[in-house]
Amino acid sequence: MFSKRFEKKAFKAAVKDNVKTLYRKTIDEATPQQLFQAVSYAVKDVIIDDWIETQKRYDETDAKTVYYMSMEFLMGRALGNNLINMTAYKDVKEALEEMNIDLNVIEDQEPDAALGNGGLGRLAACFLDSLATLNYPAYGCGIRYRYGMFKQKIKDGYQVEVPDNWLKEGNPFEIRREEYAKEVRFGGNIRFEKDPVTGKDKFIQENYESVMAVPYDMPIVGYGNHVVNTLRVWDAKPITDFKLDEFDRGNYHKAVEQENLAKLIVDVLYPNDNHYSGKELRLKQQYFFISASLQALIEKYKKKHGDIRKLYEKVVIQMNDTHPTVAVPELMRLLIDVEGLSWEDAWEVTSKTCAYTNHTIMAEALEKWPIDLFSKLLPRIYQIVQEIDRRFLIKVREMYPGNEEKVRKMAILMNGQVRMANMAIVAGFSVNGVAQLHTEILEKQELKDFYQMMPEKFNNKTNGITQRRFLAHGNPLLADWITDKIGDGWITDLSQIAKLKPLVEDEDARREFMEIKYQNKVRLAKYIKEHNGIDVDPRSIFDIQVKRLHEYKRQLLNILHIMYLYNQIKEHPEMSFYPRTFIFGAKAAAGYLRAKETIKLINSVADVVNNDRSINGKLKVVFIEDYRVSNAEILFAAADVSEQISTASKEASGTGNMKFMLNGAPTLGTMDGANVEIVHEVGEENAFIFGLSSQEVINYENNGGYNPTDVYFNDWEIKRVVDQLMDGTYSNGDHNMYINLYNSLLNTQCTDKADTYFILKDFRSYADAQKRVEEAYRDQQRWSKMAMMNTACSGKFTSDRTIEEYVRDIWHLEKVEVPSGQDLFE
Ligand code: F58
Repeated sequence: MFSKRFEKKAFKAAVKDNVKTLYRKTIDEATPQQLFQAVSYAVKDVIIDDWIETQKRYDETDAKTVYYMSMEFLMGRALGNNLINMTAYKDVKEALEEMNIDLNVIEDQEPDAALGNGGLGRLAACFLDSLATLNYPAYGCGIRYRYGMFKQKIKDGYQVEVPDNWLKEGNPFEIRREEYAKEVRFGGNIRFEKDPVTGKDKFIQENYESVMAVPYDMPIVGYGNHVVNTLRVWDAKPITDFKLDEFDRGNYHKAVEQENLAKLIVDVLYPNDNHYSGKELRLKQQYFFISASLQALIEKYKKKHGDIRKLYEKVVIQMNDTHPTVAVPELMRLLIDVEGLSWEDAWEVTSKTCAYTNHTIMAEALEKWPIDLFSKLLPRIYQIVQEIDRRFLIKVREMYPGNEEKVRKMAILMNGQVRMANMAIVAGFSVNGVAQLHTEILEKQELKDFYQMMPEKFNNKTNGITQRRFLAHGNPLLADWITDKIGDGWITDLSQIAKLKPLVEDEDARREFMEIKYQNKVRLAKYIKEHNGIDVDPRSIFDIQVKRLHEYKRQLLNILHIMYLYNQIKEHPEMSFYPRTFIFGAKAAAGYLRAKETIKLINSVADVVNNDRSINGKLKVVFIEDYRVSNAEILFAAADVSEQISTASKEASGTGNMKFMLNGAPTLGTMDGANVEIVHEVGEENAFIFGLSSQEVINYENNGGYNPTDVYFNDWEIKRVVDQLMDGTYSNGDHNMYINLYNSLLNTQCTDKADTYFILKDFRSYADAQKRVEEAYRDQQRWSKMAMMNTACSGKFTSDRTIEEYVRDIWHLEKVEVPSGQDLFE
């Protein structure tokens, strides 16, 4: 289908033409970046036809649409993924080869669209891919940050953050839609009036500041089905003079202020993962994109429908965590103040339209805005929140008479704060966690009171990942091999990957599978040589932990264990030891001291270990600079071991764990998040599980923690590595370099606050599990079975399955077929 449309001659001519019109150059003269732009415009040209056709079909069928509201969309690169989904990757590669252009080199010219921090943002991107592939009408709504997630440089072992100017060369896939711009207002005061005609209350915002939100649309290409959905991200521009109030015309000061606001508001993504920071600008960002998105969706709805009270029949809003929760009062405002609905009618619409996904139980990630900040910035919204809260508490008191404890726990407004999660739960018709264990913890502990009061809202949607990016694109060797064995049905129906199971007993198949893994390790080794200057042996075990740096994810446990292994090798050079390459990739939030110290420690251990000739290269440690979606694809493909070692109960789901599994890497992990379900699918014998259970962790926590000095004084090998943080071994004699890490494990002055993530407690059990990994790997027959079984059992973890569950239980969408557009190049 697309292969027909990608008629080679015409495609080549288009690229040549683009180079000419864009740059006044010939193909031979063009730089790789210019070639990337020219190729992308040629591809976009084809996408646009389907994009137009898709939107026309949605319009004709008047299909219900999901609006996925998210502060983050961690998209990565678009070109390669678009080609994969257009089923044109190989044709284009071949066409370009004939022009002496290497598609891989061209792809490498594209900056990652890093409009997200980690799991939550990448999940949103996977969901968009699945929605389009499954023929569901959907919009992603977010912010077009000028600067995405910072680029990480490692200088002298330390992380240095460099601004990510991703739009510098222009983004060929986006389209600015000036005509859909919307005004968003902040601050000022609310004047109350009775409408003399209708007698209704009117709320008029005065003395406010405002900005124009201008949308950019990016195409989301479905796999082989001609569907092209839209990711709509909002840019800001100052309101032009003539749009200012009469009162403000000629107010120079105000004009400058509004210009600054417009510049600031979409300037940069907050680089925090699992941590809430109550910055005013952050709340401005939230309201900015939510208000603009809601205005746009209401406008669109009204073009076809007369009765706004039926909005929920055509629109469902999914709030990706609490960050978009201001959608609740904003929708109420638009329905009441602009559309003229009564409170009751507006509430009925809002609470049938909005649904909420929770992604964390970490207390420090819970969003709570100081009331004075919130009410000053969003005065009318605050009034509405007060009324939502007032009415809700009446219900609580009705249900639990005399139980003021319930009121304190469930109120939206309490102790001078607006509790966003409470608002999302009260208003949403659905509340979901992102893995079975996580949802259970929400129901039984964190959100227990809400669950008891409204159990029907709660449900689980275990996360998933798209196999199009993380296998078809990221691991082409394995993808082709799988297609060769079982056909290409797995690309859109990952349950078919189970057809590989019988092949696990086939020795030839296993050898081929391991040969592919080896080739992928060679590819990664080459990347490491180029970027780190380190030689690693692709025959060693590639043990990889890539994810954001956070104490609960316990990169510290991993590196302490490496220090422990190094001690052992030094002490017993004769000991048999299977060569290992430990690979890390992780960004730390800019102000997160312990996380940054951990990066320094990893790099220092790497320095010592990699340069110690006496250990004959048995141990290598590599820190991959600037871990991001594009290099992640290479890392997953090359992994032997998947490190998923969070403190049980802390990782809501994890999604990296699924990407490793899909690519044939057994999990070395705790029974946390989706690891539990991975183990259930693949069998405990095909994973390496260790550590406290979530219940054990929770029990300790409820009883004041545990005492790490017990472990420290009773296990001399553990004591030795902890002491090495302070004795200068990894700091050129500096005794203070890792003091924060040391204190976090073992603050002898205040033991109750020490080792809150149970690193020392789980250390032995982790070391034992690592020993089991080594034994298993030595037996290559056994290992190849384990690795293949992981791929073969990964069917559940596609985001296609997750999306089908959201559709079935929450969104209730219908599939829309899209005929192929015009043939362009013929
Ligand atoms: C992550 N959360 C969870 N938050 O930690 C992870 O277990 C889960 O798999 C993933 O969501 C998808 O459900 C996460 O990434 C953030 O990055 C927030 C960004 C904005 C500030 C607060 C944290």
